[in-house]
Amino acid sequence: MKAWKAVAGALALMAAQGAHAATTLETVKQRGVVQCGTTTGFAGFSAPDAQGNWKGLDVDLCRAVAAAVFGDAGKMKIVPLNAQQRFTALQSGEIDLLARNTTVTQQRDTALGIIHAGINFYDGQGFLVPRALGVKSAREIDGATICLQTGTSNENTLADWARAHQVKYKPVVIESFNEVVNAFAAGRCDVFSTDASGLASIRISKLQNPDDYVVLPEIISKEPLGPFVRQGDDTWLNVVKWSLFAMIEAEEYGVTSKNVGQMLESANPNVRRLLGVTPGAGKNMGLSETWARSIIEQVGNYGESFDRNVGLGSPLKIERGLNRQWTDGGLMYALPVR
Ligand SMILES: N[C@@H](CCC(=O)N[C@@H](CS)C(=O)NCC(=O)O)C(=O)O
Repeated sequence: MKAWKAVAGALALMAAQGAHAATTLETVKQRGVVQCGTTTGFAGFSAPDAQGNWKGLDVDLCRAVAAAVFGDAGKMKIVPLNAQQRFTALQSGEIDLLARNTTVTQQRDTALGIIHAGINFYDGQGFLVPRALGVKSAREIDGATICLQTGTSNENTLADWARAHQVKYKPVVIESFNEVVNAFAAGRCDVFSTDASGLASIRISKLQNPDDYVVLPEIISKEPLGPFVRQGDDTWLNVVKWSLFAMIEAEEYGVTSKNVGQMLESANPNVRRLLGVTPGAGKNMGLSETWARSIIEQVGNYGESFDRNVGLGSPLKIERGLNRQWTDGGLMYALPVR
């Protein structure tokens, strides 16, 4: 009887182990790098610098996740993707994380087997036009030819807006980012429409004379941009979600890459938990207790990342606007690490 029980127990254990598909966290730890899907090169969010090092607000998120998992922000590999390729790359397992100025919508969050892990930039769709066109408002673009990139939410948003406002336009939709920008620069379309941050990026990094172009005042949609992971892997969802929250909360408490050493002495219980001085948060996620400390040391807090990549410390010079902390009238509100 005893022997039979032992055999049955062993069989049950084997079945359970066989049924256990590795979580993304386990796969990533074993592989030794986080595979992160980004754009093919979109200044401010994800683009290689002159030395070939990828930089940007989204790249910082890839680095933050690597810092949380390995204590080393460098242990990530960038996988460049255009708008059309991004969701398939995540679904197929080619990437562990999509950090690619991707708008969170109900459809994307529920119908594609993927799920968002937070918002790292609150945006809205707008219009860029050559100054010479003399257009001052989106109401004047009736009959225009409008450049858009294939596979973006911008295609549908524009169609909805145009229908609602009885504006007629001719879309020029191109799959490659560089080609669609070149088409606009060459005058093949009158208007470029995408996220306002994207327009700022294109104007500064892709057009020869940025001053020859203006962004129209109208914002026609909500474009909350954030990272995505696969559905059904809650451990990994937590790692990505809380890595972003840690950056946002660090800014709220004034913890920066510069002062994180001194902050270890802080008497604030929230700061002590965030930095792992009071342990617990790391173990709960299968990470070391210094997960958030590594992020802040090596990547910085959200405000530092915003400033150097897209904000006033960058060529894009985007105002914080909606992306200010909630304590400052903005929408950045990290759930508490406690
Ligand atoms: N937020 C929108 C637009 C994102 C998007 O793909 N924007 C284009 C700019 S028009 C881009 O980043 N292209 C870079 C690339 O394809 O490498 C979405 O999620 O669909």
